[in-house]
Amino acid sequence: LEGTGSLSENAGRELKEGEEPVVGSAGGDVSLKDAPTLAFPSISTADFQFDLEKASDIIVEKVAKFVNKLGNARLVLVDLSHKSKILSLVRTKASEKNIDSNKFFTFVGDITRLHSEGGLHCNVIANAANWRLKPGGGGVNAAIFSAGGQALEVATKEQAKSLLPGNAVVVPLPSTSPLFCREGVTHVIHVVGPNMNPQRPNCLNNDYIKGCKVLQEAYTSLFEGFSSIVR
Ligand code: AR6
Repeated sequence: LEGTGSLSENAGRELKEGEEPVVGSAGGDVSLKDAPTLAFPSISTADFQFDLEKASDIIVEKVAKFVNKLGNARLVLVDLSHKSKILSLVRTKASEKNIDSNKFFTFVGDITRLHSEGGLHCNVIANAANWRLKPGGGGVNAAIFSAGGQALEVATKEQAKSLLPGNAVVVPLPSTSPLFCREGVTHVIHVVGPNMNPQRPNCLNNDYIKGCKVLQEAYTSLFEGFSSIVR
């Protein structure tokens, strides 16, 4: 499954300059490349130690439910490495479910540099946040707050002070944020997933009945948040 460059298998369908869209889209002559696109990391599966098999089932289930409700908008699951286990699990399960690979695909790259380094334009990115919505802490949260700068911190505080697991908050990004000017990101959606890491707050102690429910709620909140921007 090793692709050339940072594009994964399906992302190879990304249109080149001047190329016609392969499939007609709701956008008419607007190419798929300009379609509203949400890039999201796999919520809870690294620092929060959520089971990858269970998480991949939930991602594919929720993508299947939302992808056709979003018009020409696209969903992209991102991770840092070509060796990402969650990306390969999700690719396999998404193709078994015949999910349209123009509307949902996986992509290898830093979510804060998708346009500048990966050539993929995503107007919305999701963050796997902590409940205090604070910068740092490692993982994708540290990367997004660092790339978003002070403007993202201020804009986040205007929307919410904290977030319970299973919830998401949409933050419109000021044009002064480097993520806006450099990457073309207009919104960040913070999502807090279930935590299975005993070293972190609100650990569910391997209760996957509760954990799966909370992760499902997290993706529902995320995709509903994205759909509120697209509309
Ligand atoms: N670009 C794309 N994907 C990334 C990046 C990046 N720059 N960095 C990490 N990932 P994690 P969680 C992937 O640990 O498990 C934080 O400290 C990573 O490989 O960021 O929900 C928060 O403050 C994995 O697939 O989030 C919370 O306290 C996915 O992003 C806690 O960690 C999520 O990994 C949240 O833990």
